[in-house]
Amino acid sequence: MPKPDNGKAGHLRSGTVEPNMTPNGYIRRWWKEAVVYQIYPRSFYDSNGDGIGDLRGLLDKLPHILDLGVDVIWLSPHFDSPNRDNGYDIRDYRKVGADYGTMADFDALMTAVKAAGKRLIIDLVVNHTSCEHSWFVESRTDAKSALRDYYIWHKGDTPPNDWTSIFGGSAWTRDEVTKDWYLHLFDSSQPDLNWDNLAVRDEVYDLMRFWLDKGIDGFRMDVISFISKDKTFPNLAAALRSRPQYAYTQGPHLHQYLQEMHKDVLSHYDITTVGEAFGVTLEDTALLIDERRCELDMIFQFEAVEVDRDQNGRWKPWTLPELKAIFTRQDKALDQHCWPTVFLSNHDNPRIVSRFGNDSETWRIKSAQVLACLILTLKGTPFLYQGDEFGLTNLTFSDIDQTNDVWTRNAWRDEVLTGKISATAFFANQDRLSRDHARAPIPWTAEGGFTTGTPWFALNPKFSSINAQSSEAVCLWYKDLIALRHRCDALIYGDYCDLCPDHPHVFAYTRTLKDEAFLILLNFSEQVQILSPLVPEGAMTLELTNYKDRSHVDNLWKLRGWEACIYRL
Ligand code: TEU
Ligand code: CA
Repeated sequence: MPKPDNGKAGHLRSGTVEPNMTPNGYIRRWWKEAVVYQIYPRSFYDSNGDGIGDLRGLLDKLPHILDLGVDVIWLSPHFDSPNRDNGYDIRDYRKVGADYGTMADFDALMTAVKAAGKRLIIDLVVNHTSCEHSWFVESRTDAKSALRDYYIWHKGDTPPNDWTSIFGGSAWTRDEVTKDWYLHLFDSSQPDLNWDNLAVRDEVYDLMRFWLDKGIDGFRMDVISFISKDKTFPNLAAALRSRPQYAYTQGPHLHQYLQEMHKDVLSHYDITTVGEAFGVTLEDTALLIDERRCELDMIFQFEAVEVDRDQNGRWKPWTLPELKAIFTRQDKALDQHCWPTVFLSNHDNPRIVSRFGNDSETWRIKSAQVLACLILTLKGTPFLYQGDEFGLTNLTFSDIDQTNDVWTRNAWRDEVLTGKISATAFFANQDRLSRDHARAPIPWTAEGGFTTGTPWFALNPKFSSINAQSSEAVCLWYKDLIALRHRCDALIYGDYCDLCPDHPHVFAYTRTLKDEAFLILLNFSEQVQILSPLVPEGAMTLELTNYKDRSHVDNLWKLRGWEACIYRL
């Protein structure tokens, strides 16, 4: 087992030894040194032939995850849910969803993960519940119930303001029973909890303790940045109408509630937390993760995964200098009291190789390797998403029945069925950024290999050529990168320096910690790129390359198509 790491900066119990610091001022923590692998259980592996991925399936495939060498598994929601938003709409926080198995399966999984010396974190989805949660069922039917105030209700003929749901339409729905309006920042089946009610916060803290006491190692907190609401309910500022998430993070008590959660719950366990900070600007990031504030350990900052979105959230072309500028901005915005995360994909985003790489037959493997190298050598805890280690690619859509995502389906209803945009334009956009790309089941073999039954969602039709077995080269590369990162402090804590921010096709940077330094060279194009020397050519050793025949120092500044290499300086 990794050594427990108690005490947080600013929260050290008396008698604890001085924290172990890196030469550049970071306090060493296990979660800063970890590589995290995200599982979307519905689509990972089906063990019983009902077409739905499950916990036993995850257990069956655990050897694959262990073999990669990752340290932490983040399990997307595995709770009881009507699955309108695939588990991000929870009906019972203490029950395993029947599709996924039983609590005994969960316990078996956790035991196996721990026995292997690894950690398990789970999703905490407490901005909202499912409308089928017993709290909401009672809240909506009985205006006198103590549970009425668990949600956010408004009396009147009209909603109190013009807030819109992230998934389309108004954020207010008039309920049939009492004719009052309830708030839902996501789908109408996901009513928002009223965090200003102490009873709600206590319920949340209790359910957190329920899972922590079982032995989980932390939480990924779903849209935690939205939990506090401005109850004066101002209308959206004009500039935020198309991106209301930047308004919803401005609730007056967000930090107060997170500090309370930290004090009452988190500080009592050796765990980690990563908050999904949707709508949080870089300027506000430190408020959530500065370790002296005792809120969260890490957050997901959205700038990089929004590099190809316009102001209305539609697809736009991106450039490599824009992406590089985001990583540099992020690095400069956070000092040694804050620790970043690195991610380019998850269950809400397209496949990285189709989005940032080149998913053609010629370049798929190499470009998947370049992206892996980037994610695993930047500063911050890397979060990998299932299937990226096989270089899985996007889907194409031509029929709404090929989609599952509630967001996509709402947009179809609101935009296409009302004639606002054409079906062709709609699918062109979905082909770029649908959340379903990443949610297609994993093709484990050329036969599919995800289920013996009918999969709940169609596999990518390319599965006979693009699958786990055909893409072993990507997988082995991930394994090598993870092992190298684990061995080298500079790749974890080292200072980051972008060597050619304006180069349109090459991403080149150093990671330096005291006398250990690495040079990372990544070609983001299929053309050969010749660089002028970026660092003095002293003694250097090639640590890793995705072209076996790379001739060491001779051709140091020449990169072939989608070539990646790491030199030790
Ligand atoms: O995501 C928040 C969210 O709104 C994202 O879907 C975001 O819109 C998208 O990433 C933009 O690219 C979280 C979960 O990750 C998501 O799966 C849920 O649907 C959502 O919250 C509601 O719980
Ligand atoms: Ca199953």
